[in-house]
Parts: sequence; C-alpha cells; structure tokens
Amino acid sequence: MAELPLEALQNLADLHPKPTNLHFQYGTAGFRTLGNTMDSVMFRVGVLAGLRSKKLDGKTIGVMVTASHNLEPDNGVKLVDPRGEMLEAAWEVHATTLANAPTTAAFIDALSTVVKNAKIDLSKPARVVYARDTRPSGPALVAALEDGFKAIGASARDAGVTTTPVLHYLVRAINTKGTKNEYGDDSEEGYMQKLSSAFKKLVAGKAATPPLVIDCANGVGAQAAVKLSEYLGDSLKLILHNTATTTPGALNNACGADFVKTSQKLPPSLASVLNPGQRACSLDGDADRLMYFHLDDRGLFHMLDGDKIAALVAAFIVELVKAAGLEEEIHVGVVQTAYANGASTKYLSERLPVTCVPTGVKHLHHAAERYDIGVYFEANGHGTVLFSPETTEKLNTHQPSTPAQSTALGHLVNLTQLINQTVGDALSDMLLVEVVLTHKSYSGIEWDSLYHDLPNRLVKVVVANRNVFKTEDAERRLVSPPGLQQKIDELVRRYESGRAFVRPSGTEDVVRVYAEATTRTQADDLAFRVGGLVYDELVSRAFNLAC
Ligand code: G16
Repeated sequence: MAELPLEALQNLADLHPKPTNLHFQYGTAGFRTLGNTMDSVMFRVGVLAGLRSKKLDGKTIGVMVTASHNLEPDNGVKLVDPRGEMLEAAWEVHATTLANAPTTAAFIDALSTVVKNAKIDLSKPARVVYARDTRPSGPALVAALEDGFKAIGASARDAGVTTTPVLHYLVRAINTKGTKNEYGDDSEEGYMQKLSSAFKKLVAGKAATPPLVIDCANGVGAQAAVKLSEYLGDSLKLILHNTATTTPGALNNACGADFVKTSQKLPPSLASVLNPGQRACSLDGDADRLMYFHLDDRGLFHMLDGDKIAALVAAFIVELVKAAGLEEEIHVGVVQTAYANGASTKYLSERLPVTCVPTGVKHLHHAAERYDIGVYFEANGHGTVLFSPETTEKLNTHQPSTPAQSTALGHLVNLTQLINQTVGDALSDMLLVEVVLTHKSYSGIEWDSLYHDLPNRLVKVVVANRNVFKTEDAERRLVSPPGLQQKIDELVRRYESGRAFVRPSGTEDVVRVYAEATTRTQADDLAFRVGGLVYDELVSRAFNLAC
C-alpha cells in the first residue's frame, strides 16, 4: 500500500505556512478572499486536487484560480470534477479542514485522515489541469499551487491564462478523449472551434445581426473574446470594450456583469459608445456570467439579466422540441434561485416546470440534471442549458418524419454543441442568445417585452461574521439570528407584491438583501429597511458582546 510522500509534503508545506488568525472556507465558488492571504490555501488545494484525482482513478481534476466578479485584490480557487462540474460537496468539507490546519504537522495529520476516511488508494496516478484569470496576484498563487501538485506527485498541465468555462471545458474534453462521449479537442482552440462552428450552422441562411458591443470587465474574457471573434468571422461582429487587462484596479471596476446587475446601470465607459437600440452585453471577471442591455429611444437603460435569458432560451428550446415532434418524449424544465424576479418565475411557471434552489451553480446544475433539458440561470447571469445523456442520444438518433422536423432536430443537435454542458459560460451563452434573437428576428426591445420585471433592489451589508446568518427554504427564509425573519415578514406585508430575503454571501464578507415590489420606490425602500433590520441586529449583537 503506497504511503503519503511525507518528506516532500513536509518540506514544501513549510514554504507555505498558514497565516494565524485567518479562517478559510470553501464557499459558493471555492475559496475566495484577499489574494495576498491565500498562499497556504493554494498549496493545500494543489495537494487536495492530486488526492481527488487519485480517488477517481487518475481522472483529470481541474483547478481554477480566480475571484470572478470580485474586485482585483481578491483571488480564489476552486476544484472541478472530471465531467467538468463543481467539486463534490463532501470534498468541500475536506478542503475547508485542510485549509485551516494551523501547522504543517496538523496539515499532514488532516491529510492522512482524508486519505483514510475517503479510502484513497495512493498508488493511483494523479492528474490535474489548471488555469488562472488575469489578476496580478495570480502568478504567485499559481506557483504555490504548483508546489502542492509537486508535493503529492501529480502530473499537472498548465492551461495558462483563460476563462473559467474554458477550464471546465478542458477538464471534460481531457477525460472523454478517445471515448464515445468525446467532448471536443482538449485545447482552447478546440473550444473556440466547437462553439463557433455550431453557431455558424445555427445562423446559416439567416440575415446577420448588427454588431454586438461587449463589455469585457477588463478581465480574461477580453482575451477570449478576441480569439472567438476571429473564429466567428462575419457570422457575428463583436465590438470589444473594457479590455484593459493590465491596468491596475480596472478589473470589474464600474464595469462587468456584476456591476450592471447590482447597480442596474450602464457601465460609464459605454456611455459615449452605445446608440439607442444597439445590443450590448457585459461579461464578468472570468467570463462565466452574462448580462445583456440596451438603451431605448429616450436613452433609458434596460437590463436583460439571467432571468430574461432563461425565458428567451427556454421558450426557444420548447418550440424546437415541439417542431421536431419530440414534445411527448423530451421535457424541458427551468431552475432558478430566490433572486429570480417574481415576474420571471410567473412567466416561466405558466409554461414550464420551475424549481427553486439555493444560490451557487452547483445547486442549479444538479437540479437541472433532473430534467431531459434543464435550463438554469441565476438572475446574475450565471447559467447554461443541460441536455441529459438520454436526450442527447435521442436527438442524435431520432428519425424525423418531415423536412420541418428535420430542421428543428438539426438545430437542437447544434445547440448541444453550442451550449457549454459543464458550467455557466458567458461566451457560449452570448452566442446562444444571438442565435435565438436571429431566429426570432427580435431586437432587445421585443425580447425585453416577454414580461415586465418587478422593480427590485439588491444591497450588501458588510458584516464581521456572515456565518451567524443561516437560511432555509432555498435561502428564502432566515432561521438565524432568531426573530429576524419575523421582523422581515412584518415589513414585507406592508408593500404591494413585496418580497424580500436575506442571505449570507458565499464569496464576500457581506450579507445580501434582495427586495422587490410593484414600484421602484417601494422596492428600494423595502431593501433599505430590511438592510436596516440586519444592521440593527448586528449593532445589538455587538453591544451584547461588549456588555
Ligand atoms: C459565484 C457563484 C454564483 C453565485 C455568485 C454570488 O459567482 O458561482 O453561483 O451566484 O458567486 O454568490 P454569493 O451571493 O454567495 O456571493 P462568480 O461569478 O463570482 O464565480
């Protein structure tokens, strides 16, 4: 029976000591905090990735170094399982335990416990593929990660600087290479090729849409969009903005999908760029979220968020399934979170089954896997569409009875190629939206009129310890601190069509408050009053602690 390589682990772990007084937690999207505190976390995640691969018989595990939508000083790391999906939940606990072991000796002890409890055969090979976004803290953190791979003897492939969805794609492509489920060529070029050729087939014969303006959040999406644009050629012209990946402090700053969603405003840098009616979208810092928007004739800003994308895409897919003569066999469903606008949930649930799950792609992804075709989008623009293996098989083998059925079937097959099956992907989703707009001859205005959003407001309350806030019912209700939910309920009752909830963020040291109501003033008022209740609670706790 092979043993842990204790000497290598000890020597290398000593180079990456855990800072005292810091607690790390594998949250909504892995570890995420100030980049300059994450050296030890990176090393330990490197070791854990190797163990995860050994546990899965040498399958390749992905490691992505990014803090996505967070501001530039933050960084993060998350593990990707062999089919390109998020790390299995049980291993998140191992990750948190290992990251918090106070000393090298404690870390090695904790590792031995994981090996024993998870029954890991250490004689198996370990393979990983890793990448990072454009953050300045990335190179040093990747060096710590590489020490982790070295310590556990993993063979590691560096995918360089790329988007989170490309890394997820690579993981699945590597693990399916040479099998009947081959996902694509295991390179960034393979990804670009796959998406662009499916897109071209889907829009063939249709009039090209006017150029699309893309706000790249000054992140890695800028580099990927430049490459994608070359592959797309004349099939879709992209006009790229916010591409300053080396300007200090520019990443996600007053631009990007999170800025657009939370401020419900045009990125100021696009103010002099965008003409009324012109389509535009924002990516986030690692290009896994997408927000569309446009200005109307009066210059007013209209945002088309993840809910609107879900409505557009789900309706299109349902139509295609019907046109292909498969409506009795293939059922489409939608997955949302508590942040979904009430109007979108109403619109969708009148047409399709809709499930609500807690925030975090992993929750949405798993729920979507239960449908034949599962459309999942968070309101923040993170999402994709999953085709079950049986559905993919059916689409590839079904014999259509009419030319119209054959065309619809062909479109569905091409959608399985266009849509990233591993994770939410801003560039793939953008092409998907463009396909639907092209087929329906919709401008942003027609798309926007599918339903009218209830006015809503999202606010953050900065807290010292977000863990005192605990939720239930897919994060729609608080169970802790005691009594706070009753106060929120009382407040919400005073607003027409009022809805509000409070949940701790898994990626920032904040508590998020969401509110919606029939008017903008009421939604803002409700959000700020609920935020006030959270703040009062914190003050009274601090006061009680001090007394
Ligand atoms: C990550 C997750 C998303 C989640 C978002 C915000 O996005 O992947 O599922 O919606 O964080 O999460 P929270 O409200 O818990 O902070 P990203 O784009 O930052 O990786």
